[in-house]
Amino acid sequence: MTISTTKHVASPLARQTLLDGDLTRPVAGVRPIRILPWLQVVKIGGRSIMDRGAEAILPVVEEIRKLLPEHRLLILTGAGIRARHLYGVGLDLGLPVGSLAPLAASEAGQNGHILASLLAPEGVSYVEHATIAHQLAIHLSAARAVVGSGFPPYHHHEFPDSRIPLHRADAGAFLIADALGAAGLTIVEDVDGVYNVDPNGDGGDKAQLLRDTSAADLAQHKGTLPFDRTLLEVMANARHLEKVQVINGLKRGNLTAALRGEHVGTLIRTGARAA
Ligand code: GWN
Ligand code: ATP
Repeated sequence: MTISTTKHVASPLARQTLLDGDLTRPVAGVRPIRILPWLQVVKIGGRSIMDRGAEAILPVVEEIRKLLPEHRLLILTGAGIRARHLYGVGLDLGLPVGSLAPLAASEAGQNGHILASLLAPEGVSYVEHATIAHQLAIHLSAARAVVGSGFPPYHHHEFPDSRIPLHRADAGAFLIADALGAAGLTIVEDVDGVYNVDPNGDGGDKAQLLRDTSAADLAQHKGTLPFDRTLLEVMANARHLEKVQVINGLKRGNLTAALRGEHVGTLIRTGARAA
């Protein structure tokens, strides 16, 4: 008589609690593979670039167009001012964070559609979240770049401990770049990088640019930052990306230089170590 073994699947994790780090580490502690090691991810600010309209967007489009022969890009957009209006209205009505997150995310998507339309003559399209998750390789074999929404698709799963969605386009861009094992992430803003205080706020004339810093150091920083604070948390737990560069996209040539590995903004080191 043959005894079926299908109910006795051999697995190193079968008999253990997944909460015991000592037991899971030998199995789960290895570095994941890099799925798209040649990919460069670029996050374009919603408020800082897209909301400024043609004056800011067209030079960025021109720069991206020239970069296409050199790089294969996943360009992700932020939500900008329309999402802030939406938070204002939604919070006034008492909407929970899980209702606000997808609404704000759709504004990031709209900015992505705008950017993709301008790059369409170069073969660039807007791709859906599901495509970013599952079919980037084939799309980036057909085109040098695609555009998507920077927001992660947390939707109603957004953490309830904040009334404003914590994981916005900066955190989302990092999460997907690190998950794919991308070559780099560049965050395009309207300031030269991260300063010790907001250069556009009170006392901003004395603000000092931090040229090279770390997610761990910035986590101690009490003031405002030019990106989602949760970016620092996800950077601390990075698997692949060792650094991110925050650059000023209003200055021509910065994006080109950053993608070529030049130091033109603020480098922020993550918690990941070289293999
Ligand atoms: O609509 O611009 O993706 O890529 O968070 O969900 O609110 O959706 O609820 O693939 O799944 O508005 O329709 O919209 O931006 O997010 O998308 O055009 O289910 O391609 O259908 O994870 O784009 O959209 O807003 O990104 O960030 O249809 Mo949009 Mo967004 Mo399109 Mo997407 Mo949400 Mo889908 Mo989704 Mo919804
Ligand atoms: P989104 O993509 O979410 O729409 P964004 O990334 O385009 O937004 P902001 O969130 O407005 O843009 O971030 C950029 C702004 O952050 C800068 O214009 C600057 O005034 C401000 N800022 C606040 N604190 C700092 C800081 N410590 N260093 C640099 N800029 C800062």
